[in-house]
Amino acid sequence: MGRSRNSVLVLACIYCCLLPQLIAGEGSAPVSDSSKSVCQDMVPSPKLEMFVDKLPRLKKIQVSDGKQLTLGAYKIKQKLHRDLPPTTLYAYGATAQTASYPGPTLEAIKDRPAHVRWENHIHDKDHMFKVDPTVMWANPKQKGVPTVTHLHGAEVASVYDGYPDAWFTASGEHGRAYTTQNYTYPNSQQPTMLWYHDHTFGITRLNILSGLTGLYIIRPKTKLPSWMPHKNYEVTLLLQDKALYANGSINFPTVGLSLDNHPHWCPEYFGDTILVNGKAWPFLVVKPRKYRFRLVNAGNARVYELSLSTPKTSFVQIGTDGGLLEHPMTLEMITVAPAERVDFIIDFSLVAGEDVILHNSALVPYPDGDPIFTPPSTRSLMMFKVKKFDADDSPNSPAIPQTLREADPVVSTEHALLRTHTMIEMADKDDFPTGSLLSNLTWMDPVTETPYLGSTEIWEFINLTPDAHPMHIHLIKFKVLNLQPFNLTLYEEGGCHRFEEHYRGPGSCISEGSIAPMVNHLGWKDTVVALPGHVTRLVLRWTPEYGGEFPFDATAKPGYLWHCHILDHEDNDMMRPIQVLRRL
Ligand SMILES: *[C@@H]1O[C@H](CO)[C@@H](O)[C@H](O)[C@H]1NC(C)=O
Ligand SMILES: *[C@@H]1O[C@H](CO)[C@@H](O)[C@H](O)[C@H]1NC(C)=O
Ligand SMILES: *[C@@H]1O[C@H](CO)[C@@H](O)[C@H](O)[C@H]1NC(C)=O
Ligand SMILES: *[C@@H]1O[C@H](CO)[C@@H](O)[C@H](O)[C@H]1NC(C)=O
Ligand SMILES: [Cu+2]
Repeated sequence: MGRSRNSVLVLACIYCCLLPQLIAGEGSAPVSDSSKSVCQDMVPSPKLEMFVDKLPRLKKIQVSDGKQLTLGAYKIKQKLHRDLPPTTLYAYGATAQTASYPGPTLEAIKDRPAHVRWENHIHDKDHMFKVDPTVMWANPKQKGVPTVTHLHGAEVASVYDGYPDAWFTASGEHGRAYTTQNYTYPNSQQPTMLWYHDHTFGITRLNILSGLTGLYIIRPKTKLPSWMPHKNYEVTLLLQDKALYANGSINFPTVGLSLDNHPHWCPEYFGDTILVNGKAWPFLVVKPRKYRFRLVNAGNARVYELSLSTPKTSFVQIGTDGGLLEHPMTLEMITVAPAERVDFIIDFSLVAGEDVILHNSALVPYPDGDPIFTPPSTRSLMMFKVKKFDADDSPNSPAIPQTLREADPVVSTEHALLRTHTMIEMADKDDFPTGSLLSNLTWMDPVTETPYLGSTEIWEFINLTPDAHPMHIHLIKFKVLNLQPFNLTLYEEGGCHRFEEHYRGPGSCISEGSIAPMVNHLGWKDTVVALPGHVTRLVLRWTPEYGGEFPFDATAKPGYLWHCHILDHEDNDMMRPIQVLRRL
């Protein structure tokens, strides 16, 4: 969105292997007036002074103690900046008094299960944001604000996965896939940072933006290596962009773009106020030593390219969605799309006594962008105020080793099933987006992804839209195999329709060989950025990361799902079910 759309593309579903056939529909007049893409009752947020609030350190709750923790969704008020009145939010907490945005950080220990009872105490009859009834959603008959919580990245039984149709309201109404609110997380996967958030059918974008999100850390049973900064030197960062009114309320669009189709739905929500742990542009006082940061992008649609305001120090990325990387990477820039996590170390001993700003240079919609969505306020996220050396300081942590964990097993793809998925954006006669689809199917269409438990598959995402889509698959972690550019222009002109990796004959859209995964594709992933004009290929195993069996029945109902993690896309209608099957 936000750029000219050349044609309305309607494509055949090319689910699974062999000679995909794609059919391009009729073109329509391109629209290049970028003001037409401002789809929010979009007044700029109030100008607020940056770096005046302390970065909130999130409250922690231990969850591997065998007891059941109850976490409810509540309506709360919380100050998002020194100079703003309190903002009304929906937020998680153990009680109404302690509910906060973000919610408490849940801390688990590997292989020790956590029992969490999720409740809904939001008594509003109507959502605080405008629900678009033309976008299919939970739509409870007795009204209310439905919620259901997904632990993103968790290896968990599907009854506890926060299935979109397992929603429930404060008055006790619930969706067709609801069975229980008492969830068990086995924590059997590799130690890493997950995040929990609402996943209700058709209003996930509204519920997460309203504040229903928090962090979840699975810690190793063994002592951390000495090079790993921990305790006070480990800092979690939850990024979320919001648009705000001067009275503190969140500005969410009430007027859509394609009014005849979706009077309220907007293709992508971009806020001009950047919140970190619930404060707009906060600061953190740090000692001149190494710190570990564990960051998630919890925004609706905004991608960040993080950098530091000084060349004297840089990021050393040590982990991603699924835990530690095999080898650390020293980076000047880290790209993080919605739902992705990055684990990195900054050595502030190189900048003692200085102020260092965490900058963002990404253009959004990513990657080409439209300047109206990246005003100067989105270019800075937070500030580190680095103290001078003090004789009392404990010594800096030792050097980061070149190998962080054992190498991954080599997985043979010889017998892997290939599943080919197109991503298309539909538009109205004026070229305004009306929704996006995966393989031309909606959430309500019958399940087509039915992998066998224990099997290996290759998935390809053929991105035929102008934007990047961060694709998320529930239950498993995957590896990016490669990506391969194709000629989107030729495709849009109807000059080609085939995307096989090695085929270059008539009808092929492929213009060059496949290339290695990008830096932000490395390691165990559960969310991957699929760039426009590229085929992105993944290797998936329907097993835990290192093989073996899940400690639960992954073939049970209601099953899992895969979707775009741009929340506005996921809701309309870029989300599909998965049903894992047992091989007979
Ligand atoms: C895509 O799906 C729509 C709605 O089901 C259908 O009308 C259209 O024919 C499909 N397009 C192709 C190419 O299969
Ligand atoms: C869920 O947990 C609550 C609170 O501990 C308990 O009262 C209830 O019986 C549990 N429900 C089920 C189905 O286990
Ligand atoms: C805050 O201001 C906006 C814009 O003027 C208005 O629509 C909204 O009702 C106000 N909210 C409250 C709680 O006053
Ligand atoms: C892509 O296709 C267009 C339209 O046919 C053509 O003009 C262009 O040269 C092609 N680009 C590449 C890189 O092959
Ligand atoms: Cu998307």
